[in-house]
Amino acid sequence: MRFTGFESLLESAKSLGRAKVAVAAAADKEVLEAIKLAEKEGLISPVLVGDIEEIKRLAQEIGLCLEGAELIHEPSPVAATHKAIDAVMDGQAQFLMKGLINSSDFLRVVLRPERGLRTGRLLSHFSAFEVPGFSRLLFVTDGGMNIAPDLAQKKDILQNGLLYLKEIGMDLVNVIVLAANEVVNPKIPSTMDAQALAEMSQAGEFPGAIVEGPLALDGALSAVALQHKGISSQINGDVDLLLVPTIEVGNVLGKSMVYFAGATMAGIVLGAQVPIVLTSRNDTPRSKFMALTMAALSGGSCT
Ligand code: COD
Repeated sequence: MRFTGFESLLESAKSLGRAKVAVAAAADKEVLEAIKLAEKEGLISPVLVGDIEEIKRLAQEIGLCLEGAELIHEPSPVAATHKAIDAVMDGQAQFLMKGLINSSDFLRVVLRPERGLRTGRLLSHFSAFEVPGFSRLLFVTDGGMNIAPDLAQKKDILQNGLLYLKEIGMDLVNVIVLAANEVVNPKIPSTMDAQALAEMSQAGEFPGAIVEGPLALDGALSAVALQHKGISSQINGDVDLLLVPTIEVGNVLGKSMVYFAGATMAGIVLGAQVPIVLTSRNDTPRSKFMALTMAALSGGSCT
């Protein structure tokens, strides 16, 4: 199974019923607009943690009905993240969403040894892109959390992504480990790591996936480019998931798709006790709504 776009993700998520989401530092217009969209589709009901007066003012401004919402007053963004995580730990919510708080500050609270959401696994960022003219959702990891992962961390990042895609219904995932070119060169460590991951794949370490690399982006996306370069590839341009070497590559690749190609991006954090919606301030409400959809798909439902 493959997802042709966000609408197909949404259809799958809708069949699961409502999940409760705890939103940390929820007094943010775009976040509340995304909550409104997800509530209307029957995906979620929210626990909003933040400055209650400001949440109420913004809700009125955008026409969000707070009748079914639980409100917890906490004006400090970091303390609101603590309380939102408490709501998850205490079983009041099935997943977590970042509101108006700096990503690193938010993630540090998530990673607290006590009352955080660690599992012993590496946490990693995983994003989906709906690109106009592209036939399917394109997934990218990790452009949002791990800064310069080593080989072992890249393996964990890949496994988090594959586990998620399997959970949401993809049985066979085509993965390209990106680098600047296809020649393995000890002076370019990303090419060495990509080769190692491809070898692990050949040895059967990633069931349900074909992992190839190193490849540059053209070879990941285009059979014609591969032919010109004389590279044989089982995936042959038909990639689902791009594993990037560093956070900068993932970030720039993602923002290029959004700003040059008009893509919609949605991002979540995997590997924690529950899925975590991690959006950036400039994401549109639709983008945040789609990230909620991604989390709801793997976060379980309560009705
Ligand atoms: N998974 C599990 N545990 C982790 C992870 C992880 N990905 N990262 C760190 N830890 C653990 C470490 O083992 C350690 O026990 C503790 O957390 C602190 O580790 P540090 O000192 O390396 O980490 P921090 O606190 O300095 O930074 C962790 C962040 C996730 C905050 C940092 O890596 C970060 O800022 N990443 C980028 C986030 C960002 O700005 N994204 C932008 C786009 S949204």
